Amino acid sequence: MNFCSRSISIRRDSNRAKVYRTLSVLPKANLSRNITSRRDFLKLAGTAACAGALPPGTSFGLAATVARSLRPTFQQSELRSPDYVLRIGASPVEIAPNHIVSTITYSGQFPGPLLRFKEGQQTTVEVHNDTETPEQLHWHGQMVSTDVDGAAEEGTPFIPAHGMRRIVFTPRPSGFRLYHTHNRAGADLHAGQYSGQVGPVYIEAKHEPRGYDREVFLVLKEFEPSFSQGGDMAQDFLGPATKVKELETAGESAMKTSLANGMPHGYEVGYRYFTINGRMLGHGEPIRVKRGERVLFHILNGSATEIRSLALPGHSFQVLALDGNPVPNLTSVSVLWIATAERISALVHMNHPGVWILGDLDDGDRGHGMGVVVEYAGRTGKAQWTAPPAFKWSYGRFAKGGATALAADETFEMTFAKENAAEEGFNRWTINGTAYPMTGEPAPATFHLKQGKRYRLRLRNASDDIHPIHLHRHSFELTSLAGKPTAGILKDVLMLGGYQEAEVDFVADNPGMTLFHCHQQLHMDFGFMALFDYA
Ligand SMILES: [Cu+2]
Repeated sequence: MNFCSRSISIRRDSNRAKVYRTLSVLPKANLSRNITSRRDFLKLAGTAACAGALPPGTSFGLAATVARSLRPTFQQSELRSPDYVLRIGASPVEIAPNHIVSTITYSGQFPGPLLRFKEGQQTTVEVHNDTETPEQLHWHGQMVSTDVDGAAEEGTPFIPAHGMRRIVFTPRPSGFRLYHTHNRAGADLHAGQYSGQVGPVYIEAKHEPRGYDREVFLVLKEFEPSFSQGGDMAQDFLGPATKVKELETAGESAMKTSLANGMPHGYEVGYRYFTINGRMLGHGEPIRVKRGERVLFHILNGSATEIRSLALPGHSFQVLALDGNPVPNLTSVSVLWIATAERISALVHMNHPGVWILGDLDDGDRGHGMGVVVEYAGRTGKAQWTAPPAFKWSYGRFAKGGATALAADETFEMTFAKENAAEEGFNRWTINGTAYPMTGEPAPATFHLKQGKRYRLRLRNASDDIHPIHLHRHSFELTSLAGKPTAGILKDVLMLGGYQEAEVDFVADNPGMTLFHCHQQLHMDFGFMALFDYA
């Protein structure tokens, strides 16, 4: 399909709006073509938007040159033009031909533009908010200050409604990160991460490894959410399935009591449409590959609430990085499982020619759009799907064999529990018996850190849901999974299985208020958050 013929009408009230209108109709594949900054974009927009065939890396060298020539002092950075401009605003997203949904996006496009930074090199980003609602933009996975991080709970200033914030920070660490809204949505399914406010970030290391022919960024996302009572989220894909009896007994009896008292099941969220890079399966540009190519997929789950799976028939994924951090054991797997805000960077050796669906294992979700076609050169016909053999996902596969983590200076125990339908029909979530206040008022920190110390979090899930547990402004090392010690995997989101335990360690090396929460929007909005501060 020719994207240049798409007629998306976006208000053209300034030159900048025109620029972003063009950007919003660039072929989605350009996500992998390193459109590096607003400046590059201005240069490329006129020539490339309808060409759609720039060789990989075209704009990359240019960006590096621009970036080098602009290495600023802090004072200069206040004066210079920003490296990136993002605009938060309502815009249409054409998820299939003539099938247009309306949502809040970054710069009029879904996903938000790929932002490429260089590790350790200061950058300036201007975020304009063209909506009626104050916004937070969170730099997920980066070790930035609380002023930049994008979480009101930590004290980051809001981007005012019809206002702007210019932020200056030094991106780190290198790897695949993301940006997304950090607003509370509560019962509003147009707000927070139910909207289209998510985009990929890639921070280049000083010596970036190049063992691939091509990069492709994929953002998984559902549209048109609605509430239901009781859900059917897959629970049985995590291995090992070791449950802690005590947690199971507590969770099951709490649920039984609630239902016996006549409570309905708490609300869950489901979706009507499913997309990759904003397009339903079969309605976007295929990923065109050649036999023998090594394609590095950077996959981000931009969902507000869902855990996703992906398989590509006849191919395997060599996982290089989890949440942007290289893994010690480069194992190949047939299926990827990825919770909200998790990232997987995986190499696929294209050695099985055909036209295939890279898609979700769930027939319903794939049938409603969660997939993208992978088409080998010279092959035509209907894209094929075959279900992969049974497979259990475990982070432990990618860990350092036989290694154990360093000892921690202190351990915090955290038990997560659900109070069924207790908050006006929504499940209330507690950490050690306390729900984070839902009033928007600042809350005091629950856990206190001393700079330089290594902390262990013993995460105990007394519910049957899987929780993607996230820590802001730090990475953690997985040190125990379902009772088995592990080492060497650094992440910022961890899927914690129903009635399971895990341990993660982090070094308190980035002072300031630090938010900890479940990344499932319904859970974080209804109590599943806590704060760490530095004493
Ligand atoms: Cu959760």
